[in-house]
Amino acid sequence: MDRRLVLAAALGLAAAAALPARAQEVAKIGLILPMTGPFASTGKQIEAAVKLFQARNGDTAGGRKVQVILKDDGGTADVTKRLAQELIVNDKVVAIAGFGLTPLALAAAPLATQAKVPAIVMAAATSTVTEASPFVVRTSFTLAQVTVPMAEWAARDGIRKVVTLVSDYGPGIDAEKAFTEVFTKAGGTVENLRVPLRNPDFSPFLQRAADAKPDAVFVFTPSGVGAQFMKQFVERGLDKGGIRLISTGDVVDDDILNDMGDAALGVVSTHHYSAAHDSAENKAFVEAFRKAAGFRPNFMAVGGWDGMQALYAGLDATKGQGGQALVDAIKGTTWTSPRGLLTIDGATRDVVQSVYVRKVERKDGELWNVEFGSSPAVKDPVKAAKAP
Ligand code: VNL
Repeated sequence: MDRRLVLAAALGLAAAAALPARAQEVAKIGLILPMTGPFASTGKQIEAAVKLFQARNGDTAGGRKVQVILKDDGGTADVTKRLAQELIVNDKVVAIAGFGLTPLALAAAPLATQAKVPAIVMAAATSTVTEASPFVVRTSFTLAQVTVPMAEWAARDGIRKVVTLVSDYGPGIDAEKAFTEVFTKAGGTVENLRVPLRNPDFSPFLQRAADAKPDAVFVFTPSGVGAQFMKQFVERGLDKGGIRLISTGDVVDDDILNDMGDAALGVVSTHHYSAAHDSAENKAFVEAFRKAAGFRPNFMAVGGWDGMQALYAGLDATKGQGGQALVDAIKGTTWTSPRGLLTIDGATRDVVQSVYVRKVERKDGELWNVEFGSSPAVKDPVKAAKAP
């Protein structure tokens, strides 16, 4: 036989032998979440969504079996970092994912860069998170993205004087800045208050807010904390004082909204997801989620669901390859999520999505954030302002 033919046959054999071996190799995903501690509701929501995604979409992508390894960081950045390291080095994961809060995502980002392992941020929402590593892809949102439409709505609705009250760290500061910039440009006046992230006592800040006699208080607290805020808002009598409450959707999060009671009725907020979103995709999602998990999905669940969607689409495109190829494959991807149409921005790796204006209403005996307005295809305004 011609030598070249022998060589080609040998190469063909080698390729054929290599393929099934790769195909059998499990693609592991390291899912790092706060399953315990003050932000455990975020972990619980995302875990349930990831499980549901695999139950409904199967456990293979790009010809590889996808295995999710769940780790609990308790909401502590040092632990997130150690777990990310172990998952990358020992388990040889194709991607790390999760990241319930900004400091946790920022702790893992340098490891993603070093190891060239994609990090799918399903929750953390400070604008800078995607800039911490070229391997970060975000499927949640940014605070600036959802806050700008709130400030615009407030100005349009005749609100003139606002006290902002935010948790004192990355996303809260982004929310405060975005609200203040847009609202003052529209002619309003703003006073800024910040409350500690850990063990927050809102009472003294609510007293100061009441003393300032604003038309409205604008609030950001991270997911899960809104119930505590609402309780103190009522205890201080602010719900009866003629001061309106406006917020990002994090405060009236679907996980806790139904337990807030009548005080939450009428609260206007802006966000990228409401469990009441009126679409066929969302109805199917909420129904399946409630059935499987036993509780209502919130925006964290949708961040987790779409994180899996991004990973599966990416793995399909690379035929199971991770690393830079996987990040590149995810960039620019578009799909219909329970939240609506979603695109991963090819330049920033952030989510481009609709932001909705919603009002808390009682329907069929439950409280819901009912959407009544929307801005389509909103980019992260912080990065949009920096773009050339
Ligand atoms: C963050 C942003 C966390 C929004 C949240 O809940 C949230 C963050 C835990 O970037 O830390 O609702």
